[in-house]
Amino acid sequence: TVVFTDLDGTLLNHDDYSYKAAMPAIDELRANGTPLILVSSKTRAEMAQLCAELVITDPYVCENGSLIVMPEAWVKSFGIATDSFTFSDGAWQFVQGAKRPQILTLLAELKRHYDFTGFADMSVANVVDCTGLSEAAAAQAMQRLATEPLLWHDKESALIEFAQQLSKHNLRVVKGGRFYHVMAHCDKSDAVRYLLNTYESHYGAKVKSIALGDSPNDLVMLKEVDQAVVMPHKDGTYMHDDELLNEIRAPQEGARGWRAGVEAALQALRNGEEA
Ligand code: 2M8
Ligand code: MG
Ligand code: MG
Repeated sequence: TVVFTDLDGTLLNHDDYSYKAAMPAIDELRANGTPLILVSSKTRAEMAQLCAELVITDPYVCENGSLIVMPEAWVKSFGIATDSFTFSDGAWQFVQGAKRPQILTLLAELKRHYDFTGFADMSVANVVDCTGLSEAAAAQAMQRLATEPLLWHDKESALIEFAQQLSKHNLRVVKGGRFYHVMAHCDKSDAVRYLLNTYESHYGAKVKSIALGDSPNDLVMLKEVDQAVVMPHKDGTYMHDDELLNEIRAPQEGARGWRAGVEAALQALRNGEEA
């Protein structure tokens, strides 16, 4: 089994970004050798720190699927050819889709017609204000390679027009928890599929998969796996999609709900094997 998980509002509490209540389940996955793959809108800098804290040595997916990072030891043990990756800070990575400078050039132009604030327009203090992150974490969140989060101040209807302008340049806008993310047409599911294929060809067999998420940008990833777990938002509502089948709804938001969700998903897969 492989477990894929979103971070904000899923493994991490919405308000204080704590994962503490999830630790018993994380420890159990590690003890069983079950890979835990973080898949988030967050940056490599943010996620590398989290992986170090949680002692995760598996690959992770940053910036909404735009960037896959694979630790050197993992790449070696899987015998993966690295021709199309680049190496930095002890890991191989590859970017899918557009690079951030290209996104920022277009946004600078669209700024004349629409009212929004992107991370590039903000200081570290601004990012702290609108996220509640620490200063150090906000600085890490600002080290972006392939996506630009923004706060939308304009009318909702203008957002549709804005998206049409983006699509002329092969870009799009995805809703995260607090921000809209401008990025290319790649998503969390591309990265999940790539990694699942890599695990399956390594083990020479189908690998069972679980994914947990709370927001629309997680849907594609949830549809890619055997057992989806949908996390409630802070107000207790769950996102819904007709194409999502047999999903488990975690009982609470954030780390506590995550633990219960993972345990229920593992049990559901075991029940499926017995049936
Ligand atoms: C941003 O991502 C979240 C996740 O859905 C959001 O849109 O609310 C990203 O900028 C990420 O890098 C950052 O850590 C997070 C902080 O709330 O916000
Ligand atoms: Mg989330
Ligand atoms: Mg996210």
